[in-house]
Amino acid sequence: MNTLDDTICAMATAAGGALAVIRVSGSEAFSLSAKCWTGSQSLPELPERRLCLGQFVDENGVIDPSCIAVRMPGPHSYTGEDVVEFHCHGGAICARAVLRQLLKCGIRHAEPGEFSRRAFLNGKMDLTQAEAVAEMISAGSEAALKLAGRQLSGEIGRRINEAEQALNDILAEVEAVLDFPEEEIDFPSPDGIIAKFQAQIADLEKLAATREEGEIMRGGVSLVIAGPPNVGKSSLLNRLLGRDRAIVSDIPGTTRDTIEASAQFRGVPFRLVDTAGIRQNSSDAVEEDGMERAKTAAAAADLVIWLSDATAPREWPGWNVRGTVLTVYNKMDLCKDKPDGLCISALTGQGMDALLAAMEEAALGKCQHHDNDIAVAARHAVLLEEAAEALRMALPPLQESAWELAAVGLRSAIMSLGKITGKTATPDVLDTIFSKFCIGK
Ligand SMILES: Nc1nc2c(ncn2[C@@H]2O[C@H](COP(=O)(O)OP(=O)(O)OP(=O)(O)O)[C@@H](O)[C@H]2O)c(=O)[nH]1
Ligand SMILES: [Mg+2]
Repeated sequence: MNTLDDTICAMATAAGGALAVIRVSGSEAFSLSAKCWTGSQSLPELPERRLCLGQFVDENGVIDPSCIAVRMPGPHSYTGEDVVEFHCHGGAICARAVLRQLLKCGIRHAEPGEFSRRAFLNGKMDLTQAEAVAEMISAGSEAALKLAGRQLSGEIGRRINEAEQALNDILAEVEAVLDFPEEEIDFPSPDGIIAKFQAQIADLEKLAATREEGEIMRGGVSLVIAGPPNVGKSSLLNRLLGRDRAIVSDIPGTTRDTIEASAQFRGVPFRLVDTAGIRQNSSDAVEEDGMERAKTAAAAADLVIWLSDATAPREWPGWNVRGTVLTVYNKMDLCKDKPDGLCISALTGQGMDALLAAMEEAALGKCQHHDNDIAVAARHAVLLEEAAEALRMALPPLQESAWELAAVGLRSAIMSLGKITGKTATPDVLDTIFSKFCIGK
């Protein structure tokens, strides 16, 4: 059983770089790692938070003749505990030998996310910030990185704490009625409290609704390019990517399967899917299968570009899709009388700026709840909705002046908000969150 009392260590950098950073954290971090490092002073006596050059050694001699040690006494460290970082030579062998030696000295190897879990448990960060640490590392786009940065700086935690404080204030009023029912004090009117509930419900729902933007920024907008055969769908994919990802040919039916690729346009991450051309009366089973896949991909996409040939425009077939459909005409370079609407040439690049602007607008149109660049994650949104629901359930009883039920609703909502920041999170919730971290973080 791993406990918080253990001193732990792990490689903080990816294998193979020029340098490696190995972290040690725990009450015995200084004394245990002192056996492995020699310098002008012993490790426990090193000045705090300074890079100090020395040698990393084992019982047989020197492992790394120039290894920097940094001593960071708690609570002013990442985990809040005593922390030592060793900056040694990277590569495959040296860093591993350093780590092995630390393990031999009685330091336990850290579990995934254990440093951050300790930071959370020691009050260095709330749970939303700890989650942001993992998101900083896994961010697949600049937009996602920016969101993670705001969350890491505590923006979401602050908003949740404000909401919690507001609910606690209302609870104090409600409890006063419950505690002193006979006294001659100024009781709040149910109407006044109901208005406060409604304001809080609206705020919580507004914050929960930023989830959609978060999902788009973190996961990307899915965009499917569909249309009849040979209209230039694969050419458009290649043009958007700036490279030859898909085969282009003048033979209709070139693309058979769906082809996926990722790209960022104006800071918004997109997952692009090129599909097989759609035509009636195919007798080819593989082509039929490809068309079915195209329809399935379009149905699930955030955005569908229905591409047709500007010289022979074809209407959107009206499939049942959840996302926005952009009708686009390609091969405008071949066309004297351009159709009304968005015309491009995947061959020459004409009209691409307008297409990108339309894509961005359609993608960000989904982010109606833009809120100072805060966007909550799915876990937060579920709990925010849970809190709003608990308040909503208390409204009818409040109309009947059932103050006890109003208090129950408030306490339940406060509990839900606490799970977001971690105040009321249970160990199994923490296990789920931190197990997704990488080792060393
Ligand atoms: N003149 C002109 N030709 C284009 C344009 N875009 C694509 N083409 C040509 O049209 C032909 C078909 O292009 P593809 O990109 O393979 O078309 P597709 O829609 O992917 O076709 P399938 O995969 O068969 O459904 C190729 O010869 C391209 O070079 C364009 O904007 N202008
Ligand atoms: Mg194609």
